[in-house]
Amino acid sequence: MAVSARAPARVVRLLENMVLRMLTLYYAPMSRASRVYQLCVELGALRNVNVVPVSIVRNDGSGWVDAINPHPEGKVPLLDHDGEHIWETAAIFAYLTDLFPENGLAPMAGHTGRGQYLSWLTWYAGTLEPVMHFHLYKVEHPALQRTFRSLREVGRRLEAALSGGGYLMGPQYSAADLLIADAFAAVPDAMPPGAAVEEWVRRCRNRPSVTDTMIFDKQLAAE
Ligand SMILES: N[C@@H](CCC(=O)N[C@@H](CS)C(=O)NCC(=O)O)C(=O)O
Repeated sequence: MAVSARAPARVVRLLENMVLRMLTLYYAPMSRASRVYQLCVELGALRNVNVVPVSIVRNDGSGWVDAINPHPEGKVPLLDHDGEHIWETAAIFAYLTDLFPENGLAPMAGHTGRGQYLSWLTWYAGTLEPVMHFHLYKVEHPALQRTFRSLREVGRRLEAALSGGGYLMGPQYSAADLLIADAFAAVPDAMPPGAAVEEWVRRCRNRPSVTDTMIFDKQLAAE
């Protein structure tokens, strides 16, 4: 938004709020929503996002389906952009990196790497999440194995990608690295074998945005 440099700061802030602060993130600390918060930090987008904490039903049975959460399944994350709802972490990632391209967290449509980027986001949701859950809960069935493969094959896929420059899409860290590495950091028992993958997860988790997110989550959890 181009606002005259001479406009008083209060007016600039008001205009920015009107034009940009249309994003609401329905949020619960230490959940998949934390990945979206971290992405907002990386994108420099936090000041445009109104974070609304909601209760969710946790794996231990605590929490409840919050009436103010518009997610049709009572889950987080959900992003509201000017009244339109975006749910599913991978979709929110693609949406936000399109909206805030400045920090180069993802290749834009029409640019080299865009296809890979969308493929990794979709692979996270359509392959990695199921494989991790099957592994964690020891669900075994030949049809599942045939369709989704195994954690070992997940590891091989990642290793092959990482050998091309250290990150999933080459030498540059992207939102796909954030998303997929965090999935392993959250569930270390489902980490595939292989030093390269472990080292990449560690590198992705060493970013300041991870610390910012942990601090934010701790503050929220303490409230
Ligand atoms: N596939 C969804 C999964 C979302 C999800 O399961 N979120 C959990 C928190 S990590 C949740 O809200 N659980 C509450 C519930 O299942 O009711 C996504 O990636 O956004």
